[in-house]
Amino acid sequence: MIRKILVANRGEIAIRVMRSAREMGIESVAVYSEADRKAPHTRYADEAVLIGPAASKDSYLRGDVIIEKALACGADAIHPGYGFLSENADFAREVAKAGLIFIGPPPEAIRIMGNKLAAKAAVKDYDIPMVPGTDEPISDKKKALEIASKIGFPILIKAAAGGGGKGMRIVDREPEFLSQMDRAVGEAQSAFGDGSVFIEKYVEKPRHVEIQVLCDQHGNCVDLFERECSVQRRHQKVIEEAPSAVITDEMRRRMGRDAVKVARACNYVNAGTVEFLLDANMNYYFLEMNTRLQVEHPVTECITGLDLVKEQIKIAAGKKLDIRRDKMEINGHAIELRVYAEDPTNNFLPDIGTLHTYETPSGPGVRVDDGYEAGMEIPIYYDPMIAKLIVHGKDRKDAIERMIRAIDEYKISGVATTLPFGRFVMQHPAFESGDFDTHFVQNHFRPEVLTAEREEEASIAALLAVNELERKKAVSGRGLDKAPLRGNWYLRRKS
Ligand code: MV4
Repeated sequence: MIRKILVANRGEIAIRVMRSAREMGIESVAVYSEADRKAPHTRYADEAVLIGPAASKDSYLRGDVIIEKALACGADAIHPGYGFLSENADFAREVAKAGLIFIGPPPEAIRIMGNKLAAKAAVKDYDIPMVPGTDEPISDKKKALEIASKIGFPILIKAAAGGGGKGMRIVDREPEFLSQMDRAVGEAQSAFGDGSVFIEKYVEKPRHVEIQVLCDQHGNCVDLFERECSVQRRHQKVIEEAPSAVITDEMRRRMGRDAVKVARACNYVNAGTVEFLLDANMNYYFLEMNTRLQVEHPVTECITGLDLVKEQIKIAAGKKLDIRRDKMEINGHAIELRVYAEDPTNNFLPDIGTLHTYETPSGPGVRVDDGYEAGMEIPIYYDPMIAKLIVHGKDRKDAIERMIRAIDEYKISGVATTLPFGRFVMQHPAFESGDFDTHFVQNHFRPEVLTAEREEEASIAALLAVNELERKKAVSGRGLDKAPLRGNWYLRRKS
């Protein structure tokens, strides 16, 4: 039985977890840093404990302090959310040692999947499609060059301890290989304290497709369809959707089965995500497994009707999965936009400041998972994500239209956000048609399109003001309330 959960996180995901706990009649305990004394997650919880100064390393990353607080308040379990300690195998192990339940995978599964080479080794005998390459670290440069030539350029050098795009180098031609190899090893050593690298064939215009899985403690494991996250910027996802615009049902089944095999290969338990690269010929390759609840999990919730956090809690409590893949159906289409306090017209630089206006959209098919409110400052210490705007529609077109409507209802002032960028993507023919890959932003986005739009809006606003003035002049004496209203139809843009 789980009666009380300490949520070792902040912001939207902390609240997201507490909401499910509350629906299940489970008490929640928030932890907060000095910067988050008044944060919504601190207030939402049934209890809240201060864990340290603002900097993450002194608060949200202090596993020892968090475990001590969990024991002191009588919690039975810890939910790590995403980021921070969520994929720290040592933390998961310490939680269990303290007699608490870690609402996440076993430490050993986290450890294996945290190392890309260990992950490859684990799935080797399971007949899962992999990008051609080495499955062992290479330090002998001459041998590495031989292998690279055999695979054929372009190739990619990856750090074993990397992931999420960190520690990768593309090598287009053989003459560049040795110098790039030196750099890759040096970078891996300084970034991860582990200089081991491996080589893969570079898949040139890949799409990013990932499969959600749930595994219980009794050996049951299901896949919950895919999410596509190809619209990214420097390995930071901006838009995610489910299902993918291009995957057939037959492929979905195969990928799902392979994802379950990956999970079984590391004795996975709880919610996890298996990432695949999809090439231009619709071949897919296993990339890595994320051993946490992901930021974009809500799109899967929309199309499955499940509450993934509740499933996580039930699994951690030892319950058997009661979900059958063959009884599942995809319901409509969901899209998520990550609303970051970043300026898309200025190279997506974090824009810190105060949320002067903060009004969220609502209505049919709209969900906002956020951790901020009007008047709050965006702290400089943490991720600049303000909210996730999630829409659910009957099909992809419906979801896109709904997203545009929701973006237009969202009112934020005080900081620049990625909302206008989201609108740009939703209206782009390549996104609409589904003909895009991980280079979408690079290929199609120029900041000028947003600044031009802003200037157009400013000039329209000026025109409207003149109109209004003339109208007032024309009707003076007749009573303003009876004056004909000029529609502002030309301010609305068709999708
Ligand atoms: C690749 C690749 C092409 N070929 N591996 C980036 C993050 C990490 N998860 C692996 N990544 C990639 N691995 C091979 N052999 C291209 C990427 C990649 C990418 C992958 C998913 C989503 C966005 C991406 C953006 C750039 C590169």
